[in-house]
Amino acid sequence: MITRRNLLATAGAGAALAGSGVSLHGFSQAAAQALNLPAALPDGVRANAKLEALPGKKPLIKLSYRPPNYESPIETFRTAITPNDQFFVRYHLSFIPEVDVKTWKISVGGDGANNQAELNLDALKAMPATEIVAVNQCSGNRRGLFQPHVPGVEWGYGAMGCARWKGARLKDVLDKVGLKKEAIEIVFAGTDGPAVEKTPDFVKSLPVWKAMEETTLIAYEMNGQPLPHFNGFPARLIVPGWTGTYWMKHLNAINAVTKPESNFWMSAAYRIPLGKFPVVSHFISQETAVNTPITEIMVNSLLTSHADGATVKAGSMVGGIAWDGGYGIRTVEMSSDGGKTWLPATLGEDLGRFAFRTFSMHLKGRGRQTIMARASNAIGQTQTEALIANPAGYHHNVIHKITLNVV
Ligand SMILES: Nc1nc2c(c(=O)[nH]1)N[C@H]1C(S)=C(S)[C@@H](COP(=O)(O)O)O[C@H]1N2
Ligand SMILES: [Mo]
Repeated sequence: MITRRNLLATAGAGAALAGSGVSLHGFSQAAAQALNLPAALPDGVRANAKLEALPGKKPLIKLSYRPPNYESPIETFRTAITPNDQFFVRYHLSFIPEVDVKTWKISVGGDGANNQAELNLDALKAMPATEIVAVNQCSGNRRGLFQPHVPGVEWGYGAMGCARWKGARLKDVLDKVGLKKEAIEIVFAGTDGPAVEKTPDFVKSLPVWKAMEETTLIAYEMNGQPLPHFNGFPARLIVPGWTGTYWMKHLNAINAVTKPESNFWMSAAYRIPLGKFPVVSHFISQETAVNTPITEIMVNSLLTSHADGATVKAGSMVGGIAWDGGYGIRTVEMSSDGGKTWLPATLGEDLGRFAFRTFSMHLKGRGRQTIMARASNAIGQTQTEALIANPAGYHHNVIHKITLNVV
């Protein structure tokens, strides 16, 4: 059973969120440039961000240590698959014990289930396995680029990654206990928790229909390896198409419930205003008159082949990656004249509708060129030119732009 699932004072959680920010001291232009950080990030964030390696990881851009929030440098995204040791790390709470697989298990039950079950890692691996390449993107990726700035972890471009995940279907696990027809949501918790009692434990829910999708997995492998500790060892939820907040790490409790989950992380955090974003996937049981939980990832792309301001040889290939909430990338158009004219880019290998899709084109001519990329998906959605303001700084999918000096 999930403990501490009950609603706790939201004041504590607010403090926890604010505490994950960064403090200000001397601005270091040189350090920010070496890290290839976007100029739009708040000065304090640019000054304090530095490359630092967590155990088992290559150096990532550290935004906070307690809880650990580390993003991948933009160069990481030159390929469609993000290596495990360069995959971003995001936590809400600071108590993150190393899980002992000998004693770890997932308990499955809740008042919306007919039975209870317990699954250890061997039991999970004995179930039919599915592999899927999918993007895990934090809802607040690029929050640091919002103008005006909004509070929260001031991420640049790297709070995301794409891996090949292997695991059991959540549906098969839920079938083991059987869902009552009154079951409305499935609630998830992990082994990590708050360092102070006042902060509500990180608990998230999904609507039953999303939990039962064939592509929603309990993954125990990432790119052919066990999950790194900081990415959820020994098993985590994979919710392809939906933002990272639902991808519960160190998963140890799954409860079917007959009433909407009401803890802070569902009722107050991770919400977007109604009607502002072109969302297809709705989470009806959590919707209010004004806002709704964030669900699917908005169509997006990023230029990754060269740093902004780089000098490159005429005729070079420029490109990056494109992704969306699982409808699949249909086209990426590129411009080399600041958006006056656009041409279709060449798409790279298709690793599935939930994956990063690489794209590229050859530079023509010489001189200063403003390169832009605009992805569109299979249901006709495209990236925005102007930022869609929202209080928590979610869903930044403004067209990315870099300037190159072509010689
Ligand atoms: N147990 C646990 N799972 C969690 C979180 C957390 O704080 N604790 N954060 C979520 C959020 S908001 C994101 S964006 C992803 C990040 O996954 P990563 O750290 O593997 O990159 O994990 C999700 N799962
Ligand atoms: Mo997130």
